[in-house]
Amino acid sequence: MINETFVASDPKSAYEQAVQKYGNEVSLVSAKQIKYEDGVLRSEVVIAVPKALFMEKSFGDLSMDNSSSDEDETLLEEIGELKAQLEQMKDGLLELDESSNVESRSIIEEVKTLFMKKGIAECWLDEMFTSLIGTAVVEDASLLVSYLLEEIDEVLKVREEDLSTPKVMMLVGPTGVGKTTTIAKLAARYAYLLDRPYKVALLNLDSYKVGAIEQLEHYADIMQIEHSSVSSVKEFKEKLEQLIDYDVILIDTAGMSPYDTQKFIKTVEFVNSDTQRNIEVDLVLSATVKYEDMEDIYKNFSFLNLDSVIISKFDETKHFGTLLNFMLLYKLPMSYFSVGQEVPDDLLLANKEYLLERFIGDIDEG
Ligand SMILES: Nc1nc2c(ncn2[C@@H]2O[C@H](COP(=O)(O)OP(=O)(O)O)[C@@H](O)[C@H]2O)c(=O)[nH]1
Ligand SMILES: [Mg+2]
Repeated sequence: MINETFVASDPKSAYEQAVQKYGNEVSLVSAKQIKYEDGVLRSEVVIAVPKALFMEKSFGDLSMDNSSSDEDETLLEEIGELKAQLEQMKDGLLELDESSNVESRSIIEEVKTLFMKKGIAECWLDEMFTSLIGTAVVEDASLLVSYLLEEIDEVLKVREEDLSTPKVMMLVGPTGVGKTTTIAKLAARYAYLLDRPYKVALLNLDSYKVGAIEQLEHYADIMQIEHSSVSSVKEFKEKLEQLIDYDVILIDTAGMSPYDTQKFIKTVEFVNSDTQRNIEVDLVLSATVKYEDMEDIYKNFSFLNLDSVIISKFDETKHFGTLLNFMLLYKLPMSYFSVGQEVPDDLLLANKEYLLERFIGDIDEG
């Protein structure tokens, strides 16, 4: 007799498989329930069948040789064993697949939870994971983390500083984010800290915020830089014409709340006013930006056709995920980083490594 194992979800089904194959001649050897590595309980039923029947059902024509010599008997048994071994190996392979799937799913979950906790949006992560399923990357958590960091690095864009042609830069952003301070730093940089002194003028677009003009004026006086304030589009155009031989004109937009539609319309008019020079608009965004505010900020400022993002208050947080998320979603290039209150020292050219290193530091803390 030859033993053969049938596997099914329950013993009855396994036995029925055996009967279907061999008819009622099978005799039951054993039946047991086993929890497989994928966590599923399965029934293994072992039956014994006459060797001739086994040969006929398993090997068809081979059984034509109905010899019953000892040699043949041994051969048959060997074949039966081999077949059983093959079946077992096949099961083993399936189990391996199943369990590695389970494992990679749990690695994905673990890494996803970590990145989401750090502020990266679920939709972006899911998009990444879909393309990775079935690859070796998802079988190792640290490999997966490195992959995601590389993807973030790829998406981040830096806009190089370029003063080869005259420029007009307007800084926009929520109140208190650091626009005036950054303008003072940029003014000092362009006027005094580069390969050659550039001719810089400061322009204030609004005076709604009490003290706003004074603050900019104060910096302008210290640095001995041209400064003026305008409140109408007409005045603005005239001013830009007067400043035509300046290398850089920095425009401050104090007091502009993203929720103040009137002021926004006016600002757009300023930007689109028929000037000889193209006005570059840079959004100042705090590194401490809250996830809930991010979308509003983008909605409220993006119709100014943003050229770049200046990130301020780098020194005030250790968590950069929300900020990175903003960059991943809106894909704006970064131009400068403001890393403290000191004018002009606390200003850096935007630099992906600087941002990623901090994010990695945050990830490493778990
Ligand atoms: N810690 C820190 N404070 C900053 C930074 N940039 C600006 N500030 C401070 O933030 C406050 C508001 O800055 P301000 O330039 O007036 O913002 P504005 O309303 O956008 O013009 C001031 O107290 C600045 O000193 C920065 O990078 N780090
Ligand atoms: Mg200001």
